[in-house]
Amino acid sequence: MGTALIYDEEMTKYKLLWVDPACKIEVPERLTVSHEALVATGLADRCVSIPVREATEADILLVHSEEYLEGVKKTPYMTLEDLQEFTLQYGDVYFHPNIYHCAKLAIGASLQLVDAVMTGKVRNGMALVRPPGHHSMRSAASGFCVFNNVAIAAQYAKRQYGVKRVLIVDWDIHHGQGVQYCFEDDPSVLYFSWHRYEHQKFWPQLRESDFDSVGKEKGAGFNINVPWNKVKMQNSDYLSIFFHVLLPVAYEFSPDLVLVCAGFDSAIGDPEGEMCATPDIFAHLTHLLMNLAGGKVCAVLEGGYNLTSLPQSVCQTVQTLLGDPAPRPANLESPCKSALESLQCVRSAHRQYWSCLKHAADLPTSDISTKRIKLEEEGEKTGEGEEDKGTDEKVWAQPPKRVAPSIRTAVVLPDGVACPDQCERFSSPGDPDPLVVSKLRENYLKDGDDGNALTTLYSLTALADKMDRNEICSGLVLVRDVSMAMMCVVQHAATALSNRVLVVCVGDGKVRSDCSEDGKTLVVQFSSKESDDQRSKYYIPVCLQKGCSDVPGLLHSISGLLLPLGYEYDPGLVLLVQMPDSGICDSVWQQLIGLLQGLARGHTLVLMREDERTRVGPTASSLLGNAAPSLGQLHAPLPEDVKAVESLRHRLKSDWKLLQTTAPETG
Ligand code: Q9C
Ligand code: ZN
Repeated sequence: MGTALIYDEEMTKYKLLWVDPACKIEVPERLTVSHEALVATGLADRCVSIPVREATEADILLVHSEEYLEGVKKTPYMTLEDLQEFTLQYGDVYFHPNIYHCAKLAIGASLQLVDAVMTGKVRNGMALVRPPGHHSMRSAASGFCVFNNVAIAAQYAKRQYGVKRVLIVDWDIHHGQGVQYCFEDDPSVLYFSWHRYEHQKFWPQLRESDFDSVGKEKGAGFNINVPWNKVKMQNSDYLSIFFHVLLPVAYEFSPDLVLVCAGFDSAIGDPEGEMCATPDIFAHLTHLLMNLAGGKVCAVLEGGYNLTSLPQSVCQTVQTLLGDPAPRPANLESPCKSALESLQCVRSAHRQYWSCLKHAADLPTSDISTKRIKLEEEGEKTGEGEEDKGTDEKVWAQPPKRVAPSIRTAVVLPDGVACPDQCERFSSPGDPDPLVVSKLRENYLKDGDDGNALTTLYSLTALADKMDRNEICSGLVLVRDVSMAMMCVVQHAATALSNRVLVVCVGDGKVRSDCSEDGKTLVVQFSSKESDDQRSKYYIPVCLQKGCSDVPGLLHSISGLLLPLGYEYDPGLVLLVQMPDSGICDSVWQQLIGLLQGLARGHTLVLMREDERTRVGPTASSLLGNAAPSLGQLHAPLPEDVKAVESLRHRLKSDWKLLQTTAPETG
């Protein structure tokens, strides 16, 4: 199943016709450079190209009022003066004789995308559109937006396909107040937005963009605002919001469809956002959403005004939708203090609505509300447009080319187990290295083991080598003794591999402790047994009451613990080990594989016991990059498990900065 790309040059055919400093950044080239980059990189060719259509009036009226539609409808016939006057009723937007036509195409493109995804024609996709949509309201244009493309798409999906729950992720750097207003009291649409806020000094300067606007009536809890109160937020700030807010809540919500307000003014170099996240972060943001809703992700372009970072970010997003492994999330720093304050505020504001946040900390002591009071005292002295503090040109490295190995998934299976579709049976090439063989025999084989066991272990190390050299992306090996095979890879990694290895152990069983002292391996083990707590930074036992059979508990620890650790550790290889009788169900196992593939450029090596033959199919499917099946709405994790995860986080947060969920106390 493919990725749709929806684009029409016609949407470049309107522009600002008079002088307006607020609007001069919204130019047709935004679309042309984005599309040209997709063509130049060969990404456009790999997508399923789907034509746009014009939205019908009925489509528009799903969100907008008749009066407003009638007004916009007249704009193609207006004189320049009339257009300027019409524009004056709204904020930071302009009209043009062709914008109504383009606005209808922008909606139509979004709906074509929803159609293609919902009918199964494609798995996911992106619509490159102008004008953007997320600021426009029922009866008003705003912030370059005429009609609310994504809000209409959400209503349309509910109407047309009976979709029960839609998640809208708005990673544009502005608050999509239009989307918020549209779904404020609607529990079937969960709206998440982060946005530059600066204690209400940043456009659109709304009180209701703050973290305490959580939705109304039945929709309480279904509007999540993350205000950024400082500029220059980085990759780690964005990721920690995903790990500690969006992902746990999204999994609990369990959407049937994910819509992304994909604005790229949140990337480095953007004159509006003034943030420092690099374009490759969008590969990860996209990847982290791709196992929700069975992979049904529709990204619709919103903002993005730096003509260098915009096309880079668009390419990262589309390449990830296509299933290419994400680049390594290198050099993540600690989230900044201001980001942690925002994180803490959001988690605290939402803990009464989401069981995954039930045990979140209270508001920070340096209460943000005191800052708001200060702002009110200052009156109208807002900072907008005063001085040019953000004009220093940013430079950043172009994201490296993402070369996917020619072999996606290799398998080593016992005779008689069929090779799953699209996988390759791996056999180590050439004669075994005698040195390696004797070491294997000496260290890992028991007396009763036959030649088969040796061949399997040898193949396993050879496969790890090939993955280390990026010749194979992922692998699955069935072995007789998983603990032994795991030790074998760990030892091999320490001596022969150039990369750090993240070992994820699912289920009970002893993990030899000497495997994690030098930082070359980080071991995270999920089990039901209390461990003899070694207090090492590199061995992290996660004890869950019901072990891995408890879906909410496991998921909670994956998003809040495993992913932040993994991203900060930044391994070159992930070794995922399923211990015997782990109790983990297929769908969670597949979610785990899917999420872990955001690390190590997708280099995931799975070890399972020989008798887990029924798991081979689902495991291979996930390693091949197929979306994991949805888990359904989640119940609350056990309080003991949430507490266990909290206390682990507490113990580890000084070593692993991405585990922080609260701002440092400042007295
Ligand atoms: N310094 C979108 O990104 N304010 N809209 C412009 C210029 C309006 C942004 C002020 C920004 C609107 C879709
Ligand atoms: Zn924006």
